[in-house]
Amino acid sequence: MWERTDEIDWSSWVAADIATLVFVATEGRVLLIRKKRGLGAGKINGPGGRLEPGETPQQCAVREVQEELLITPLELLKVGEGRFQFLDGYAIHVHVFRADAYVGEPTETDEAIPLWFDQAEIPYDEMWEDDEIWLPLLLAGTPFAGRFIFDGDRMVDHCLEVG
Ligand code: 6U4
Repeated sequence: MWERTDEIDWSSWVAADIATLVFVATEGRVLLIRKKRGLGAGKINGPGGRLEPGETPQQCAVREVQEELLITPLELLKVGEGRFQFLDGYAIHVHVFRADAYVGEPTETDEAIPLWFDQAEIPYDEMWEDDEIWLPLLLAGTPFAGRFIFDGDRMVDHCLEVG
């Protein structure tokens, strides 16, 4: 089994799912969720989810935020992406967006509890292990592309291209 990202042929790598993450960031704060179900249930993350047939990542990003928090993100900017290989064989390719504005009132749903954090106080210990690596880049608008190996929710290895 893989222990290092350079053991994977990423040029022929195919993800079972394509998904999105959205970080609404305004006035020094960032809107996160406590995820109630799906992959990473119980963790704090940005809203997001898997692409539906025929959808672009941008369309999925807007729909997932609408479904999970009952708000519409505005000024969506794709900043980065992550390719995640799990040791059980599952693989997911995640497109990561920042939104600088939104309309509506963030509201708890079946899928998520909205939580605002100061950008200097992001609760990385309750998030996926990789987030600490790239979320500061996302918030700064610095493009990134990460490749990750996970064993369950433990990160085994990663590499990150920045800029
Ligand atoms: P259901 O419950 O089937 O409707 P759906 O909302 O479509 O699910 P979900 O939430 O399970 O999908 O999608 C996976 C989510 O998990 C995406 O938003 C990306 C996120 N994700 C997966 N691995 C991650 C990781 N290592 N770090 C991270 N987010 C990750 O920050």
